[in-house]
Amino acid sequence: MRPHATFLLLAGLLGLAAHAADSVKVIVRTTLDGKPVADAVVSATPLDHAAPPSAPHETVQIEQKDQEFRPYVTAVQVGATVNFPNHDTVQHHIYSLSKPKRFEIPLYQAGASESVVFDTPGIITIGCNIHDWMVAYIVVLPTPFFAKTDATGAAALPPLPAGRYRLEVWHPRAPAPMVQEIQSAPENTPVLEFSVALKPDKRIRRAPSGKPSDY
Ligand SMILES: [Cu+2]
Repeated sequence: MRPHATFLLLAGLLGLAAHAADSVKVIVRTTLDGKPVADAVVSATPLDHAAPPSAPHETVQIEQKDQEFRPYVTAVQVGATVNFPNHDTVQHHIYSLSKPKRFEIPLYQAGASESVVFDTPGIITIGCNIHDWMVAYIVVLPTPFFAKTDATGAAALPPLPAGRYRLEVWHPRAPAPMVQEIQSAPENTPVLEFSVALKPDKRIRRAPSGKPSDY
């Protein structure tokens, strides 16, 4: 490699390093037995600088399939559109009574797809008037820096520009959100562990071989 090419390569790498942001990883486990907790929403809200503007046309999907919402927990940034496609052969009638976004999508057919814009931060619980057991959560966040824990209880936030952040971990069965202040710096790539005493799962599941008239 020619000397100046080496220099340019090095300069490029250093340039990247100078702009490299913190990549915070969070692991959530249960207090009782240390089992991984999936579906926890981890978010980082800047405390000393404004969050970048929201993606103008972000659209995510929460489908209705096998008379359940999928996914169970969805995190979006303020302003996002959520699309609710009905992939069942039965009708659904979904609603939210949650303060940040009350809405109702009256009876809609298989194959239909309705959309709702979520313009206020907060937690929205969604149910279905026809199928009592259906429940899903939408976490509307004032920041683009968020992630959801996977089956191993792990979530990796998008790279954070340097600064102070309010890190929050929310789960539908946690008694309260867990909050911690963090400092993001290029050389600082922490793995933060949280343990949570989950409340019992009160979701009532449909009997797999239940009679159609029951629903
Ligand atoms: Cu339904």
